[in-house]
Amino acid sequence: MDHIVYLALGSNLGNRAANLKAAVMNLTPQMTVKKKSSIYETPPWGFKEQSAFLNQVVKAETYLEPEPLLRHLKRLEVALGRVPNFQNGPRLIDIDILFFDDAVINSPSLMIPHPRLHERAFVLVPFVEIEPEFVHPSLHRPIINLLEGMEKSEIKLFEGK
Ligand code: PH2
Ligand code: MG
Ligand code: MG
Repeated sequence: MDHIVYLALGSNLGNRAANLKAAVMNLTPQMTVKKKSSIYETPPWGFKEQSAFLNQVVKAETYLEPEPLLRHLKRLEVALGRVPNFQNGPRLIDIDILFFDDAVINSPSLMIPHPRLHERAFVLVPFVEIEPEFVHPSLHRPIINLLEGMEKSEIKLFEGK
């Protein structure tokens, strides 16, 4: 059976837009992209002494189960040139699973929904563009509602659809 997943893509090293596009292209054949947001330029969150990120959210269909999906995405990050770095540090490409159907998974290797997505305007702003009414399966709130009252003035449209 196919699953609906939402991914957050980020890059702040090299040709950032090209990195995001290469990631989206190479999700196939294991995944079929259904929707993608515009690309936004966003200030670094967490560790601030690094360059601005480009961020995007993608909705896709896949036959992969969560752990194989995670391995697929990690392998793709490395294939695109990602090298290990410290937590929240600069990266050429980051592909995070935000949601997997309405699953709630808390295993040592995988947390779904992504545990910090509701604090991050750089995820929520592109997300509302493609699916504002999607309900967070553990917070039970639509994405549009999670974004309310959040500081988003520094999230800039970089490349529209
Ligand atoms: N990713 C991080 C840490 N900080 N900041 C922005 N703006 N965008 C990101 O994708 C990002 C971040 C860790 O994955
Ligand atoms: Mg991340
Ligand atoms: Mg990641």
